[in-house]
Amino acid sequence: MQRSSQGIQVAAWVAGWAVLALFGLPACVREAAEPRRPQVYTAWPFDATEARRRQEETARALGVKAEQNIDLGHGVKMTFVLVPAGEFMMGSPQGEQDRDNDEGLHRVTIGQPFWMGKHEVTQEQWEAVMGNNPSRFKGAKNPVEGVSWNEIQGFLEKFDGGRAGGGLALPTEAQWEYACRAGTGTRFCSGDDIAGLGAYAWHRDNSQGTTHAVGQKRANAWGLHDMHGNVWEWCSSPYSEKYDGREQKGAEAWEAQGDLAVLRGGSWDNNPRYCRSATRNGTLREFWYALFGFRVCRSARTSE
Ligand SMILES: [Ca+2]
Ligand SMILES: [Ca+2]
Repeated sequence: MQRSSQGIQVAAWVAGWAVLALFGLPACVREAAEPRRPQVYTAWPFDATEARRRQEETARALGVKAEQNIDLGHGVKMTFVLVPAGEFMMGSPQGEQDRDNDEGLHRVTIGQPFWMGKHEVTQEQWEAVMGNNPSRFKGAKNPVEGVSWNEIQGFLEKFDGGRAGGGLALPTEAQWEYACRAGTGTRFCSGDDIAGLGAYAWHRDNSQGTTHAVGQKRANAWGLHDMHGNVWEWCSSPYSEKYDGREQKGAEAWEAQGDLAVLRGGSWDNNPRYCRSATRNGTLREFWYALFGFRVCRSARTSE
């Protein structure tokens, strides 16, 4: 009795595997295997095809699309693109033209994929959350400017509490440069040449003295617009002339009153050399100018 029941069990087990071999895993088992853990890529630099491949592979691992919208109400949305995890060389090499001495080249690991605003935050997005518009150059789709780092904390709090379900922040300085480069080790995401930058950026030589509606220039390989030029973008990290690790941290890295916050990417009013991927600027958190704007980041974890 014992032996024959075991025999039946073995036969059923073998038959089960035969069915699997013939028809594959049932759909529910395949679904349960997703999402996988996203990769942390190590090869650097990489081209646009590889940038998009990593982005798609990460999206599949997380079980999401590589682009997503958040509704801000009043018919206004904000679009985010997925930035895969990976290692990169932050800063500029010694020989880079126009480099500054606060751009020390060092290897950084972005350990988690994250969502980054496809565009600078626009005036209609700011207004949908805050109910006002401090910008000098008015236009619903133009970037909001004239906002201090401190005021942006209020925006993030209101936005987070209302709609996004947590995890909203300014990008860290490392996240910003990694996202801007999208695999490139050159002066700009478009290459080393200033002539090639015009298709990607509004800067002093082509802006005619004003900001422009976001998303009109070409995007980088991850689909991010206006990382170079239009408005400088505030980051969450404190500025330190020599990179000391705080560039990889946000709010938790602030030590002293009077510390400067990082601004990146250059603006409509800057010579193109200040729009380089590695260019850094530090400014007091309460300052605002018509040159300063920002974009928003969100954490991207497997639960999303
Ligand atoms: Ca910008
Ligand atoms: Ca600098």
